[in-house]
Amino acid sequence: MLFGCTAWPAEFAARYRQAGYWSGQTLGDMLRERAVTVTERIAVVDDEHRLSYGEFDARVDGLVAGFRELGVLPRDRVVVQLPNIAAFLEVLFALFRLGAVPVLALPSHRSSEIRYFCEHSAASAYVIADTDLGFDYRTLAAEVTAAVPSLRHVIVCGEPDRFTALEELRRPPGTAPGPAPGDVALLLLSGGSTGLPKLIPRTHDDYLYNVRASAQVCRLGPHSTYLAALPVAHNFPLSSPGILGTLDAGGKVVLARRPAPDTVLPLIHAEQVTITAAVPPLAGVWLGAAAASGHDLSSLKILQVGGATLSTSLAQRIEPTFGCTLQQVFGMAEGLLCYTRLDDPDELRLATQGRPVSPDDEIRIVDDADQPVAPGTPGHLLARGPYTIRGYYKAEQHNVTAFTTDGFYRTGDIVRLTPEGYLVVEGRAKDQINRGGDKIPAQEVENHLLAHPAVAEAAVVAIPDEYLGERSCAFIVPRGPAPTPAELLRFVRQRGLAAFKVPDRVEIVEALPKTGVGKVSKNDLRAAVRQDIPTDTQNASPQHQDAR
Ligand code: OOB
Repeated sequence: MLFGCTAWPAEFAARYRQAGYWSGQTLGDMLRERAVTVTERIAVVDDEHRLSYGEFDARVDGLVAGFRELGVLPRDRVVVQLPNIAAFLEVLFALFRLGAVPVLALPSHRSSEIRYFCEHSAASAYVIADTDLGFDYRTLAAEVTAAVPSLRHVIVCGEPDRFTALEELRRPPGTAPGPAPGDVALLLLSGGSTGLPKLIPRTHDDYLYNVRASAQVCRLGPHSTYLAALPVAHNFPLSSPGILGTLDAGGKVVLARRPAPDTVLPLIHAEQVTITAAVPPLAGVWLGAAAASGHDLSSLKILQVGGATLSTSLAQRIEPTFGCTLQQVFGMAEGLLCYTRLDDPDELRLATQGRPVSPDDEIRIVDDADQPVAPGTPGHLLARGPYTIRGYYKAEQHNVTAFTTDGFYRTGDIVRLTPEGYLVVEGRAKDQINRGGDKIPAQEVENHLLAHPAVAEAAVVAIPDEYLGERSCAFIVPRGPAPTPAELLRFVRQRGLAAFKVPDRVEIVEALPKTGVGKVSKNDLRAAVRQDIPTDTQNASPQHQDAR
């Protein structure tokens, strides 16, 4: 294990190994094995590459040698922020093989988030694209390197400017001793509900099990072609079963540079995609476009939808339009994954979020006092199991409340269990906004708003939205003359907050409703939003909306 991480207690680790969940293989070795068994098959396709397993494996080994020569050591943390391109996977597997630990940032993260990830993980390197979607990541890297002393290397895919080009790191394939299967393979980001996002340590053993168990549920094999349309750094497309599941099965991974239907639908046809994943709003957009597009989508067998609540009406339209099976996925980067099964009856596939993937996933549904609720009653979901973490990275204090004393993770989700043992997500107890699958920790945004000299109090809550499910609304009590909403939005953007976290709407109010103990009553705020403010009226400026 890596310092700063909580291991599974010995008796649990022994049990998971004995049951065969933890296979003792590393992710790097998994790819090596495929490169031997299906050398000539196509592993990874992007706009510019079509790499066989043999080629992909050799390119990974070349980068291992390059990273080593640069001075990136086993256990070093490396923040990786790349779009959906083959280089992401080459870097990821090179770091896996080296035993360095990738920290997977999203392309939408900006200086506030990236600086924190680098500082908190004491990262020695940061890997970026030169530009993407008009944004220059080298400018961001210059800002972050100036602020974070541990950061020794910036590696750029594309034009490096004053940094190191990824292409310069390519060497003849070399070998390295490699990590142990119980070591931390990567650090994922939590959706978070507190002031700062948490880092989630996943071991080779636990992550590979998560991937293989998921691949089995989706019946992946060498015939499978997975299309990654969601950002590859996210746990859903990466490992549920996603890219890693497909590579383990010897299938083909197709990386879509953009999730828009004019990219995705032609790719499904051209590459004969069999499975892909979307968050509900994206599934809705694909659905609207698919009916009119005329693209032959008959290769598609499974459309996975998860990350946020899928409405029954959208769920009902997916199978007839795409001619494939809808699979609902309820998961979290911390571990627990629930899937509807491919042969489940309609009522389970369309109206539940599935059941856990492992026979050894333990779930409890409890009340506020951690006591089990009556069967079928909504309650807090707690989870423990062979791939659910026992603690966040370097977050001792937070771990005390985020986990029960017997090691269950408090998911912050409110769920109920159906008689068949399937979960239905009913709501959320955590202070977070789920903006179409993008998670916004309310407190993080509030802290940025409170940094403005004219803001006395700030509270960010979810407001219902027909397209995204939820959007964010910031209630502001001014100090002195009220700032305009546009000024506040400019302010948080300038502080380097990812665009999806910038409030969709700002309401200036005289006071915030308080609970009996003097805390801001977010329930009252949410109720006020529902009653008073029509959800189609946005205070945000048009430029703001365009900025997304
Ligand atoms: C996935 O992972 P995260 O870490 O971005 O977010 C986890 C949270 C859950 O705790 C829940 O609040 C929400 O996202 N969520 C859903 C959901 N799936 C996730 N809420 C309602 N319905 C669903 N189907 O979002 C994630 C990770 C792996 C696979 C799929 C999703």
